[in-house]
Amino acid sequence: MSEPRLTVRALSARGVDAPLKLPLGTSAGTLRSAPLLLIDLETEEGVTGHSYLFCYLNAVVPAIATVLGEVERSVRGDRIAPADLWAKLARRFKLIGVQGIVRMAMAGFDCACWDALALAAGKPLVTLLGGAPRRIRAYNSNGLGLMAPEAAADEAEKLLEGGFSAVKLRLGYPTPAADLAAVRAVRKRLPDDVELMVDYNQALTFVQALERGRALDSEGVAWIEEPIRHDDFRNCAELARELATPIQIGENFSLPEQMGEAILARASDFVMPDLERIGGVSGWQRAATLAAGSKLPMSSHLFPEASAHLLAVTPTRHYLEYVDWAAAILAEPLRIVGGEAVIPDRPGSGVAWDEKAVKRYEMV
Ligand code: SMN
Ligand code: MG
Repeated sequence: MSEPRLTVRALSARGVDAPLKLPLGTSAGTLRSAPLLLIDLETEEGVTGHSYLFCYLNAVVPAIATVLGEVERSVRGDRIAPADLWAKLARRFKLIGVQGIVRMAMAGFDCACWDALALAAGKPLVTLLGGAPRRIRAYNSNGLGLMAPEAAADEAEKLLEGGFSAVKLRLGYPTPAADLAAVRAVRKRLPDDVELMVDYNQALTFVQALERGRALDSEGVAWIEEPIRHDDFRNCAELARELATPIQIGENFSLPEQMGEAILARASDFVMPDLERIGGVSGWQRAATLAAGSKLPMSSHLFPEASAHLLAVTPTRHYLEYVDWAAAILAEPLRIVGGEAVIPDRPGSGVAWDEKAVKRYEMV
């Protein structure tokens, strides 16, 4: 693969608090807006690469921006060769550790590098990576948080607009009966051919997960996501063995190395790495190779714009997680047609700003 020659000139980041059309109530708290950090990577050659990070908490936005300042100081003037820059930054951050928000900042930078390379090559990211624009099956992951069963059923029905044939429901109510009531109300309202995923966000103990998982086994659920602590691979594996419904984990995999450990432990039936925790485009590529080697269906977590490009070159591609959180500030939001994400046939990774909207939601 011949990549254009680009040189890092400057790296800047702005926080925006993007409104959510539907609040997202999880077992670990409710999200009403999305704190995003928008990254611009300027090159000496005039091309500017873009990416964004989801910071989970507003208070963390300036902290990640500060780490990106250190990234800029480390790589200014360097040639944009993502693997080399990752290695250089891993050395720079070795003592604090390439984990947590350091790893997120590095991933955001890596994604902006790849965007710049694709823009300079005049190709969609997917094409630069050896694939071609295509449609990617998606599930609608907006909304459908913890709420009364009938309200969840109403919302699930609305989420089918856009032709979706899969939606994800958050679980982790105080009792198993309440979990079942939510699943049954939603399942009853959805056509039979619509897939229903459920996500516990690590709410359960192993014993609770076994009990609730067994109850869910006869409810027609497509996967049970993060039922217990994300890094308890031994017990995740036990659940995967005991339950008929597939276990899904991966949004918390920290770099491909940890995903490799999960695979060795047979911790799940499916995997769903997250772009900013797996190590950006470079980390994703290694993750996709790991998943392919173990024939594990691989889905994405958040970041649907860049993830669509990446799933297209992921041999065990499963589902794209569709959320519209960045749509409010993107010049051209990701399009969904017939429940599939459309990879745009234009240069880059599909991330560029609507500056007017950015001004409106910018954090001060
Ligand atoms: C999730 C991700 C990010 C914020 C809240 C909830 C959820 C998912 O685990 O998988 O979409
Ligand atoms: Mg999840």
